[in-house]
Amino acid sequence: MAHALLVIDVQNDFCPGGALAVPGGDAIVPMINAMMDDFDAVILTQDWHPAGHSSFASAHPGKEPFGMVTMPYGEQVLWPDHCVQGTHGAAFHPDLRTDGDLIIRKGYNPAIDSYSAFFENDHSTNTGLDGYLNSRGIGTVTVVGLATDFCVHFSAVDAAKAGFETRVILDACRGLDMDGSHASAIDSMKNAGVTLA
Ligand code: VGL
Ligand code: ZN
Repeated sequence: MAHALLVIDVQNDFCPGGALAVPGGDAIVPMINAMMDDFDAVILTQDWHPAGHSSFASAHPGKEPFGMVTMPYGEQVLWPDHCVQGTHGAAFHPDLRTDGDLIIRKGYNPAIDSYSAFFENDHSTNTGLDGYLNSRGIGTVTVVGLATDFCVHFSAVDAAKAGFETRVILDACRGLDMDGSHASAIDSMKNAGVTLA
């Protein structure tokens, strides 16, 4: 079975200076670039929100970034405006290699956030990535990128649930770590059978 590298959201807005900066987010770029040659397939994801997306605090009058809101699909963290389609913030980090096989965009549905590369946060709208990986004969998925506790976490759990042997290279990830989100993400990935390296 073939082995895919899944590079999550290494975009300007998640790097220092960006709208939703992950501390040290840019530091992982050289390591990820170097890893790419070792895989049969490289898939990059891009957080890709329309302006006014429902995960933005600015879309909820009276709410502040990093607060919570209840959506029809469950609890949702409210974020600063970030990764708006076509903006500099939504572009990949300028040093990231983008000569991968597939770029998958997520979070484009105005009403639903999408942390995972496989499913939107309603856990039922499929991005098609599982079908792509299966069609390419992929058995193992290695996940790297940003942020460990959100998009990397949910992508890795969904990859494992979809039946792929899944590992996360923590050195090639950085997290936001809000209210213990890093520790709970680590627990949840372990419980899903994800190998943490
Ligand atoms: C992410 C929060 C909001 C991520 C994306 O890439 O981890 N986090 N949108
Ligand atoms: Zn987002």
